[in-house]
Amino acid sequence: MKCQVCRGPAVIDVRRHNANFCPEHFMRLCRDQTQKSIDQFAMLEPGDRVLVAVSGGKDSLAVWDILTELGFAADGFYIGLGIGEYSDASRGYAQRFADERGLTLHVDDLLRDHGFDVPNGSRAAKRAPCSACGLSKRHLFDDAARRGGYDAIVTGHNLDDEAAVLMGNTLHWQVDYLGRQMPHLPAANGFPKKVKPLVRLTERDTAAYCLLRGIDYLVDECPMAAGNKHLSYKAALNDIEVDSPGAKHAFYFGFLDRAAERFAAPTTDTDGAPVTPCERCQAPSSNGVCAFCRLTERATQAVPIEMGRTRRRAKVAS
Ligand code: Q46
Ligand code: ZN
Ligand code: ZN
Repeated sequence: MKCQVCRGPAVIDVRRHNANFCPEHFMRLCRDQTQKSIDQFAMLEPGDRVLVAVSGGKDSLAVWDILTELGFAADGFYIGLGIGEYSDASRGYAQRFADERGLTLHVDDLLRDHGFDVPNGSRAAKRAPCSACGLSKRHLFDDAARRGGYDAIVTGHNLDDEAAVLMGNTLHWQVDYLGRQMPHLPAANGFPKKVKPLVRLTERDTAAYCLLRGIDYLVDECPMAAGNKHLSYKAALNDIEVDSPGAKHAFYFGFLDRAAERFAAPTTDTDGAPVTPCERCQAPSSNGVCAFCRLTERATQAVPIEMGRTRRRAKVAS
């Protein structure tokens, strides 16, 4: 197996490109594909300061590394979600990555800073854990980007993620969500720009990139993802990909090229509703009190625990 660029020994085959690569040229491919996404969707300008949403997993560390290699001033932002050992371990990977490279990692912690964690807070608020978690992450990333004056929030969503979301949205004809599947959500109404530069790379690519770059990442998935429908959509797409290499790419990029604009939706996080500062935290909101402050209020109420006892979680100043 020879590298298609230099004819040296190849270490990885990329079937959707019908090509094999040596370590150096595979890593270059990953950087080139990332730059191509940035250019194609006008995600970032040279000199932009970006805030990378870091979980300690392969995708977020790979995108942080690649953007730094491409010359962007990229800081990381990690949120402690309070999901047991998973959260403890994930923070360690994120912090070590930053320390070893002299990069800046900002750290927020739901329990310390906002009075609840995902497992208990979501139960108290009667929301699914991933719903409470997603809302919290969106709010805190937006807030951190505004406070830090960053030009964009970067996430490590890859082709597998986006194709699985597209499959779910298509299966259920979620036309509002289909209108928001572009990998670049422009800044609007006080919400920062959000971009997904890894949409041309698969999970296998980012795992291989981390391995070849010597990036140590948390392999375990969040335990709360178990049963998540997106995992079954990913598995289904992987099955299709085995017989039809490139099908995932064609599905997602075909949608972006030829169908996404038919579902065009408001490009803000408030779906076009008038925006005013949240009465409690000043974040832009289409309600008097933003969704995160409402969640915080409910998530920090008395939480039922075993034996019928209750405890009151610390109230948070807002
Ligand atoms: S971290 Fe949070 Fe994910 Fe865990 S609780 Fe769900 S949304 S699965 S990306
Ligand atoms: Zn090569
Ligand atoms: Zn608020």
